[in-house]
Amino acid sequence: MSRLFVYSNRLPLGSNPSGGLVVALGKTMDRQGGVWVGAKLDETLCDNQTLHEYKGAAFERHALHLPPREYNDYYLGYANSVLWPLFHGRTDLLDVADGQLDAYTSVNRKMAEATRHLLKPDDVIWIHDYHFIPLAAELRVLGVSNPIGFFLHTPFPSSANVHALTHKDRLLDWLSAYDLVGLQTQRDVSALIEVCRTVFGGQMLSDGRIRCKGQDIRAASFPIGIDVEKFRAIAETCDTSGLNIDPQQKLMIGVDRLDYSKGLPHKFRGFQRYLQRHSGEGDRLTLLQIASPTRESVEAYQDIRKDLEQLTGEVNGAYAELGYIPIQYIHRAVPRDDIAGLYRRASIGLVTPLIDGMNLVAKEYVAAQDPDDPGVLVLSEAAGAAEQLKCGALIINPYDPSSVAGAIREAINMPLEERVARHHRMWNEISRRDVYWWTETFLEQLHRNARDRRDREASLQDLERALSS
Ligand code: GDG
Repeated sequence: MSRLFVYSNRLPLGSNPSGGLVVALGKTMDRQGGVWVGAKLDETLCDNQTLHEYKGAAFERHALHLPPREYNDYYLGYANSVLWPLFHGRTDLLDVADGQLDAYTSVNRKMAEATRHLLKPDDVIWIHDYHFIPLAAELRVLGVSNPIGFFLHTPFPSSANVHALTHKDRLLDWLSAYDLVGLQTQRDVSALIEVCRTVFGGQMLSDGRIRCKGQDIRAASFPIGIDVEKFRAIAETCDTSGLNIDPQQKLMIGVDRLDYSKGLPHKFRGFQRYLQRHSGEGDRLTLLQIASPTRESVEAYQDIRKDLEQLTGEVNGAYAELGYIPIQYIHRAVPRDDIAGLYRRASIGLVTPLIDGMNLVAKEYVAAQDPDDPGVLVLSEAAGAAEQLKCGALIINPYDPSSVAGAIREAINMPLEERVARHHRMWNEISRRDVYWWTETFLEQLHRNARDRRDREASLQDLERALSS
């Protein structure tokens, strides 16, 4: 079996809480081993980067240590102040500064150069997310002909947003260096085709390749999943009695990185609308919102934090009573086992992104439920997860507070029989396409595409030889 060689910006080093990418890939790497390379800020460096190995995991880990200036321009700058907002449709938040694109491309080149010697001829290379889009092209320059796949965890941007990039043509060069570009949903594949048609004048070939300016892009959707059984087992066994939650309190839970794409102010306004209209009806409901800190030195993230603090104060000021707090807002990371237990304890999972590649929280909430008495998932239509979970979730428009408020009310009043039926349909969907399905189907398709490429290259060489003889 070939060795899996993974690149992503973040490595699982056990320090910060993991985001969705590290959680999902960690499952794959724990199970099948291989090599995982990431990037890391190193305050002690002045200029040159260095590659370090981190022992102590079931797989090999290496991190490219980068000096502060370069890391900031590449990571906080180009990746998170240009590509992230652009891929999430927030061109108003673009913060383009000189030197960032150069740092981004040069970190990608240095990553290729620093790790070239670690690669073996039959390794299968899997590169993750927007931080490393140019990496395959850089590896190809160094003569790497291994299968190379890419998976974008965010949404693929619309053509209107791609127009805001000053270096659009490079995106085409970067993507066409891959044997397979994996996207989360059909919506993203359609967006990519649209960009290829309208921005690069491309067309679909009969075998599914997209040809643009003589270069081919091979893309398909592979909705990322979770380890469903494992997550259910953690939720079942987690004891939440030590978390000081009133056993009588009806809970609605939100778990998100504090990111503007996650629609947190919209969630709070939706709940505020619910309280305005229905606070006198039935049981009192508390929204427990865990909002783990992320990218706090980027200005847009400081703004969203202030907005949320203000909204929490406003809602609690208006609706709190002795012994009742409407919004319990926790701006720090919470241990994973506690999160699983809290999902199970909550009657509603409220997931309201304005746009999201997938959203694993929605799947985790479903996995954590007691199938005999499950809670209800309220899910934004803009989450990639809605493509799969519309079979059982209450689907809302996060921009419309009445849509959120109406779904909360429907969820609270939903009869047991309907909850069980909805949960059953979602459970089937997330267990059919779990995280292992995601890895296997992606890697199978990658192997097939790489074989086709090699066959095409070989017949081209045969043809050239025949013509020249
Ligand atoms: C990207 C895409 C896509 C959150 N807070 C804490 C914590 N978490 C865990 C959750 C979940 C993960 O982080 C977040 O999942 P998302 O799906 O929202 O992921 P993003 O970080 O936005 O990442 C996203 C994902 O990649 C995978 O492809 O779904 O669309 O944006 O697992 O449980 N975990 C702990 N403490 C916290 O406070 N332990």
